Amino acid sequence: MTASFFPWDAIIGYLKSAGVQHLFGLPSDDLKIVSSLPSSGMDFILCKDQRNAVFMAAGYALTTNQMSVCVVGKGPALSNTLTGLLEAKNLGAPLLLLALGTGGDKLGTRSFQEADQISLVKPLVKWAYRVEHVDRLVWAMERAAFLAINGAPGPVYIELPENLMDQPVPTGLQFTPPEKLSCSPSLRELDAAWAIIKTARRPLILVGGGMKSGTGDVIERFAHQHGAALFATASGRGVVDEEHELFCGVAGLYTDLSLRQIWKESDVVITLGSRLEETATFEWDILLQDTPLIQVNVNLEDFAHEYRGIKVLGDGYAAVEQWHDRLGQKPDGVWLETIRSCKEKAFSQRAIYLEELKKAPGIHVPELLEIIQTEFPENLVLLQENGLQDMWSYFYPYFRFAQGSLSIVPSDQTSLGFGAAAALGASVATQRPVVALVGDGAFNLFSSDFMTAVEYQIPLIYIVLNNGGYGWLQNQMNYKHLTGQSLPFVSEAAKTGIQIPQYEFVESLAIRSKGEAREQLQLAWQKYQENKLVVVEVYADLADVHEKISHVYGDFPLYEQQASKN
Ligand SMILES: Cc1ncc(C[n+]2csc(CCOP(=O)(O)OP(=O)(O)O)c2C)c(N)n1
Repeated sequence: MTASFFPWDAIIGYLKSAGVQHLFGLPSDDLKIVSSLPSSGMDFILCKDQRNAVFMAAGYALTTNQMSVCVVGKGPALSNTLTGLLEAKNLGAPLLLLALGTGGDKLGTRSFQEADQISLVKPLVKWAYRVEHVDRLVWAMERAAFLAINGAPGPVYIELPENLMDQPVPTGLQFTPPEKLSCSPSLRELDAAWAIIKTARRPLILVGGGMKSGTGDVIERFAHQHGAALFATASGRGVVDEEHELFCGVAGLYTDLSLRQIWKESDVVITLGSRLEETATFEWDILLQDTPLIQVNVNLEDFAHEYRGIKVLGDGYAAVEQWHDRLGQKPDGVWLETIRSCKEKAFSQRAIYLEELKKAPGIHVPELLEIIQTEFPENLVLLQENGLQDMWSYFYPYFRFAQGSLSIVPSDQTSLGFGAAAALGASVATQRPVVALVGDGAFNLFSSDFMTAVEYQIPLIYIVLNNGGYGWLQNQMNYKHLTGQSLPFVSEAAKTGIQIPQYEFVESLAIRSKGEAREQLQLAWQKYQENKLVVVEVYADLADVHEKISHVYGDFPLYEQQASKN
């Protein structure tokens, strides 16, 4: 056995065979990866902050639907990735985190930056493994990549002990790229669900983030055939065309008030690839009291147990294809009319609201969203955060993802700064236009890696809603009449402007009034096409919030019934 290469050579060789082109991260102090990189032809996006690096890798994975890779050092470098892993796990982003670890020869000796890294990451990944012997290295890579992309995709972790990294590895290794396995539901479960679907008069289909691996045409055809209302969870948006006549918006917290009735009247809800987290199921206890739920998921752990109905284990697309070929009842005309009239009401309420805004001074997020939809191309990748004001984009019909567009949002963890950083990863991954709609709080949190975009000349458009700080918290405080207390979540000083580094590659624009909004966004698009990193600062009014967010209680708004009594 000749030994002419080392663990990083083998790791990079494996990643190349798996089709990986970009690495994100901040290598460990030993810099042993450096000599293996040049011959690989891979690009390393060197980040300033490891949390951002994982967010970027997650954005990359969600854009490409392929495993992305992040490389970091040990101790605090690893602990800095934990929020990123939490997001990636909850988002179902296939991501491999490679971290250095204290060598086996020093474990337990209070060695420099020694930490129990496996215990730190274990709850946040699908698989965590420390490679104790070079013979297990390629095996570990193969298993990690396989687990990252199969079942419900998610992050995996490989720890590389320091003393392993200069041990010779045999050459001529065979690499097996990960295969994607299919997971068809059993006929028994499909039949049990079909018994309910075929007699349903008012079906509703909820498309979750787990369906992002495919395109929604088959779901749209199925909905059309059975006359089903179509909703998406926040992370499942963009799978089905939001201009489709049966599409009715985002579930739970983000359901437009005019469209709640559809949930109330549905007689079966079919959820595809959704974990049914609290935001998506907001108000379901009153809206879906006796409605049976058919849940389809590839992962046992993702089934929710608080609902009556049928569980189908397997791929949502396979289930829909199976059901699509069966004959059920014809679409119910009354139900189709309910869907149509609720939608009409939602659209006309929006039109009335936009008319009212025209009379108000300043610029409002719904006006901005309208311009984004008309001025930016349909194949847009829109990254969002989950602050008080950027949240407007979650509310259909204020924003609609047309076919061919891609929506990326943080998971139900709503980690601040995710969208801003993930946008960078998305832009590395695709030639499509990438726009990030973020609050100033989120943008500031990400700002340590703004220079990463400058250094690598990564073009994208940031639309930063500046309300002078943490508007969500300030809104809670105002609602609870705690304004006399001394916790200023927003300040006039912060509102004077965000700090944008001045470089040739960076174009800095501002919108203070509705009069200049369209022109500035057109300019942003033009500068983006000239391959620039564009930051559009929008001076936002703290009172510009969706009506559902105006009655808050703790983390969540009040239920509609309670809010209307206030
Ligand atoms: C890591 C993290 N910390 C705290 C929060 C709670 N949180 C939700 S929104 C928000 C404020 C966001 O501020 P900004 O991005 O400026 O948007 P705004 O609410 O002002 O519209 C905070 C602190 C969070 N979601 N994530």
